[in-house]
Amino acid sequence: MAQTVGIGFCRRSLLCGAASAGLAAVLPRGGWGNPRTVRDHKLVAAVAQASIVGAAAPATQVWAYQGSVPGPEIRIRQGDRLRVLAENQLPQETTVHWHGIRVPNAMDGVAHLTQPPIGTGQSFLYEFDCLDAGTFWYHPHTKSFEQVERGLAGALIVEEAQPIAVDRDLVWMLDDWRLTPEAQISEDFGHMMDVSHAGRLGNTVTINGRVPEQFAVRSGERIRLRLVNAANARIFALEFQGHQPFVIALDGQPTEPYMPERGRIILGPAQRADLLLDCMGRPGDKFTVIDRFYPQQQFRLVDLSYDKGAPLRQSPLDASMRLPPNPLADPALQEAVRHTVEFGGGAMDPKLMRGMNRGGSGRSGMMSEMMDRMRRGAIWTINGVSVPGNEHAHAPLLTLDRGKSYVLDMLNDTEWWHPMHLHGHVFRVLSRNGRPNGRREWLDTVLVAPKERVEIAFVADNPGDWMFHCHILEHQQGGMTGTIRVA
Ligand SMILES: [Cu+2]
Repeated sequence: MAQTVGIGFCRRSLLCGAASAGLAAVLPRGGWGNPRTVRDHKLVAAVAQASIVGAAAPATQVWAYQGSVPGPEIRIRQGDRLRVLAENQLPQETTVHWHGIRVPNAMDGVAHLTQPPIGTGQSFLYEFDCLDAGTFWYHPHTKSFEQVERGLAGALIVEEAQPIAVDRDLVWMLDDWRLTPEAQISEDFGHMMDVSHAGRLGNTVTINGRVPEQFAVRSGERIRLRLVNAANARIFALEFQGHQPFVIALDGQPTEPYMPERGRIILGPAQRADLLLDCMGRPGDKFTVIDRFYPQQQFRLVDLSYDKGAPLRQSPLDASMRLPPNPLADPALQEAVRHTVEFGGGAMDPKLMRGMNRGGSGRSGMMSEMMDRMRRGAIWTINGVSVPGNEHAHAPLLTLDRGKSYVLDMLNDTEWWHPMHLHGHVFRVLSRNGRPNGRREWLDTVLVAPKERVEIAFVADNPGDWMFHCHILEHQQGGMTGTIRVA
């Protein structure tokens, strides 16, 4: 599917011609070594049928890239240039956002902020250099709560120039669907109950678009397993029974390899984790991968099913687990400018509850405030301001000086979890509830627990207007969005 276009000449590329004529002008100089290789892909977004539940159930009508759910896995080498022609055959306007990979603002794919939406029958050419290696993903940034839920998402894998040694390198796109008994997507998108509570939780969890039964492994093999949480709202806490996976990257960014606490890998919506899984069970063994995030709803995700053949090796592969770092600017913490960012609203809004508990007119005031928020679809706030998904014009939440370091001191004054995503940048997580982070952790999406306080830091080195929002897509739709301007 990928086509290679060397600089200065074209081979078999549908996109040759007009695009290549201007190529020399748009290629940055220096950096990753020339000539840079351009990889062309096409993503046609259209209505399609997918077998999500399995052959025994009817096919599900989905919205899909290239007819498949998830969309095609795009693999590219670090330093290469990715060029994707996105074509919209949906009954709605759309865009493509490249989650977690640092791109120029005009390529970020946020409708009405970084580009006009792509209308039905129209197309848009995305083109950027992949500076960071890692596990990223793509999805629409137009009515995301509906379009991502209908199946529009895919993995973008940027391979290191010298990848670490593994036997297999695989992606698990985790998703969560709310299906009717006829295996069709329930069309109650943006229901106020979901918007004001935990977001849209489904009843069907898939790996790579299918309800999984078995995942075949071989005794002795080392797998690099790239987990992507593509669900609108579901948070995962996965345990690989009988195994001790190492985390080697979070949100695509390398971390010192570590075994997570209680062996549990917690992934909020939009987050990724790269695991190294040494399969040291015996031939014929079977182990379960369990999700334990919601205590009342633990479930078996899939079984690791060992092949009966002879082991590949008797002890774990003796090779380095460490990934080379990406070229990220380290924030200068001593001189960083601090901003306080407070999240508010939602069901059981602590601010409203405090008013209600005072009784008398406090109670009726609380009720009328709640009704007003529902009417406007403005359920959530950042620093007291709500920007519902259907509003496009608003003042920036913060304006930052290009090149300076910043600390955002985030306080979640709500009763709900929020995976907060910053576009165009990667940040360090400094502390949680005042306790310093024991690891050097770079993320683009940080999961903030109810009432939790989290400090993040980054260098504002990518100019433009960037979204900063909750990646529970119903929360985003319900106002939990702000723009961070880097000028
Ligand atoms: Cu949220």
